[in-house]
Amino acid sequence: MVINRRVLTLDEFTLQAFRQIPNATGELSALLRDIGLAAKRINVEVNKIGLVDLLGETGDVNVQGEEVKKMDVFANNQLIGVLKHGVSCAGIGSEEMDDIVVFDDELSNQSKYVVMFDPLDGSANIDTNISIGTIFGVYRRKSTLGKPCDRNDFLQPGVGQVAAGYVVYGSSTMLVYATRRGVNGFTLDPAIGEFCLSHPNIQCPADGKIYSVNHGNFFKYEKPVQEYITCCQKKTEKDGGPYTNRYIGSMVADLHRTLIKGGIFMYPGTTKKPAGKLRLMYECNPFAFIIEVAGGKASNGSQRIVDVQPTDLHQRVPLFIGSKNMMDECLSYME
Ligand code: AHM
Repeated sequence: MVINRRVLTLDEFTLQAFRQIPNATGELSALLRDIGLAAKRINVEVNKIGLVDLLGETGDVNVQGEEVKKMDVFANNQLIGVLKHGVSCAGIGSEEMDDIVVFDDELSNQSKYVVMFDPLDGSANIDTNISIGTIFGVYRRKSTLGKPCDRNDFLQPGVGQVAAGYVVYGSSTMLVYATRRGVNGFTLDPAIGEFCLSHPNIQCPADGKIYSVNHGNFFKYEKPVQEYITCCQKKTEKDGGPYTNRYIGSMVADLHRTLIKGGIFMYPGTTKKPAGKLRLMYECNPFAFIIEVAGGKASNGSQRIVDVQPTDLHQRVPLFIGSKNMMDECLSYME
């Protein structure tokens, strides 16, 4: 087989990107390559999940009070492993873990980044072969280089992210990441085990025709949300419709579609759970960063997601995210 040299691998792309930035140290490029490595390992296990005994529940309950699937634990360990042994990460926060993990060793204390991640989002879908994913956000630490990182490095608003991304384990496996310079997508070529640049400079279309929300909760949503959903249902050709509803119930899959095709995704609060279900630090901030770099918008209904000041590592937040013009219309109902 002759390798197509017009195709850039993730490693080549991150290296090229770093060379364009004066005074860059290459730490971020190395970190993204580390995450790519963990993603490949997770992908191998996700692919053979029907065959091996990793399928099923460990029986433990995570900090969110949910049953932990074995693959969640595997994915969490892979990410911690690569980031701890890499040279760019001083510590991590994970949706699966109660508290942050500080990599307190000589090399890690010199690293300028911390990473927040959801190792395997949508894991309730594992048993039924629905796409699932890994989500991550990278922050520059505030604490002094040379010392261990601390909690304040993690409790930063999402606007402080220097990079964010996700991996979707689906019909093909893709890694998409954003820096302020743009959003780029890489598809895993299983023949050579490399993520290859397949979606350069992704832009989220300003308009879309898909709205994505859990209709089962309709009567639990606040009135403005119900009214906006009803507006989506009533759209005709005259006002940019008709819209169609698509809801996979796996955030990475729903938002990957929203990013590429345009549309709006919502996980609003309900009367009983006003903050909704999704976590600010591990799920909403990374996607908000990505979609904003791609030209879209993300809000909790009254504020940009990336401006929310976190007070707790595991806090939840209502989420409205997607194409700019659809978001503007949605937010006009929230006002
Ligand atoms: P998880 O943390 O258990 O994986 O749950 C997060 C998932 C998201 O991927 C998805 O958007 C949402 O839960 C779906 O929730 P619901 O079934 O309430 O619609």
